[in-house]
Amino acid sequence: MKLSSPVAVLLLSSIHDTTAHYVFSRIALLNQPPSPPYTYVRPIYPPPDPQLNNSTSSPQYSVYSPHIRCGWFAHLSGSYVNWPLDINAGDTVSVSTTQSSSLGDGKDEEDMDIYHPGPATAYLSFVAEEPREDGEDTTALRLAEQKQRVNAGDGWWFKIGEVGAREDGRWVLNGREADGERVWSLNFTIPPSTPPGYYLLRTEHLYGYSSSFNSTQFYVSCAHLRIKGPGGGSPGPLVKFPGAYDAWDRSIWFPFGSTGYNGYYGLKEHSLPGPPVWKG
Ligand SMILES: [Cu+2]
Repeated sequence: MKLSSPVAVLLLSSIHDTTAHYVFSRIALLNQPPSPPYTYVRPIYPPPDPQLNNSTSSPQYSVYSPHIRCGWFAHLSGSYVNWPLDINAGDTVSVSTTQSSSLGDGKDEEDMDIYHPGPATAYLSFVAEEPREDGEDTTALRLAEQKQRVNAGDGWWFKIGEVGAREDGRWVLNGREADGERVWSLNFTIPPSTPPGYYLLRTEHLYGYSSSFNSTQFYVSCAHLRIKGPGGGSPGPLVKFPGAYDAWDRSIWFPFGSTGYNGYYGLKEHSLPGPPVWKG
């Protein structure tokens, strides 16, 4: 592998030790310009943590915390999202990352590539039905939107996508490669028979910061979607967060650690955490 020189390895590990993290704060329909940060994505309010350099975009480490759902306090921040992103089942969303020097309020965000190596997944959680079109009566619509804002992400989730290994020694998200390749966004397709309605979309990216137990970083965010379509599917298997993973789950534990991705053979056999993808 190209990145096996000591210089490149040093580079990869040093990226990590500053406030350098990121949040999946932007979302758009595929091939549309990304939304301003935290338009459809719930804002985050990370607690001060000297160990994490008080970075506002600090990742999650505990799979048992409610923050594992949507990021720091974002299970409670849905009221800051004014309206959902409209999308038809069968269409594809693109999520992308930004970095901020203050709270995740969208005010001083800069675009940041997804520079940590590791797998990614996406999940949906049903929140409310799409109201029938009732002429001028928007009460049902407001009620559905309100349910989405107060939803704490404590419902059932099903997986709609996985981004794993590109080849046996290389993730699709493989960090910053020696050849300068960077990945700026991830695409996930809404399964075509997804029942229409209001949903949370949870994007999750894992980075095995070190090979020690419980050191994997989870970059998670939740966006508000309104999915239209014929429906007809029965999504599953269903899981909860926390609950879907446990700390001993081999799929969230990367024995090769932060510097061992490149040239590590066996990525193809590394199963991603959670249930199988529901294809709808
Ligand atoms: Cu980081």
